[in-house]
Amino acid sequence: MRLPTLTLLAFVLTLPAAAATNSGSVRIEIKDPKGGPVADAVASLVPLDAAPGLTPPAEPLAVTQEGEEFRPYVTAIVVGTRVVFPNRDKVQHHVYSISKTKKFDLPLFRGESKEAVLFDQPGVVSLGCNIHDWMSAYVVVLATPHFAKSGDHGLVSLSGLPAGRYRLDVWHPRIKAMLQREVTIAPNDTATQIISVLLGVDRRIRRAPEGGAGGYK
Ligand SMILES: [Cu+2]
Repeated sequence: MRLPTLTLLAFVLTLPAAAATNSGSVRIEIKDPKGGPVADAVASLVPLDAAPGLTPPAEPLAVTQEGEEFRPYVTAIVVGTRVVFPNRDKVQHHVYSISKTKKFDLPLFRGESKEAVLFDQPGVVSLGCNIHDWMSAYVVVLATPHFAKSGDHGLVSLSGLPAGRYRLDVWHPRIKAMLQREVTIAPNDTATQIISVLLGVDRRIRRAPEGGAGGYK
């Protein structure tokens, strides 16, 4: 029996000394066991002592289909954000989600998506395309304005954080459950935490070879 390969991820959280203001910032380094950066992780801080104000963007965000892939692969948004799914390809796509957080279905279309999808509760939404099995992407819906996604350097920086207690959530497509930890942001305070999690195997379906006889177009 083959056991799935598990990869260890280390999160290094540093709280830089705050300036004279009453707000702080955090910098989270997301690394694999060899010290390499991990992209597409979403880190967020949920205030525990006060209800955060949530202001969704006035205009919808876009998750495009281009080259028969979703772009971006991971999108982090605040609750109440609307998302459109424009298709930049010549072929049709059929975008759907069966995730509990938000179920929707956009039957075969080309060009601009007809409707914006409202993401009205927090959670992780897995996107797929009925035509192209390899197309997958995620929308991470957050109940806090304090969040960011790691880029190629594996870094997340959050600033303008009022002092207080927060729940740090870290999510990645290969984390089985949202990682959670309590963090205190205190002015003139410096702290370092290291968080390790286990990642599962990459279950993404391999894309059909270009020009193959598979007929996935
Ligand atoms: Cu498609």
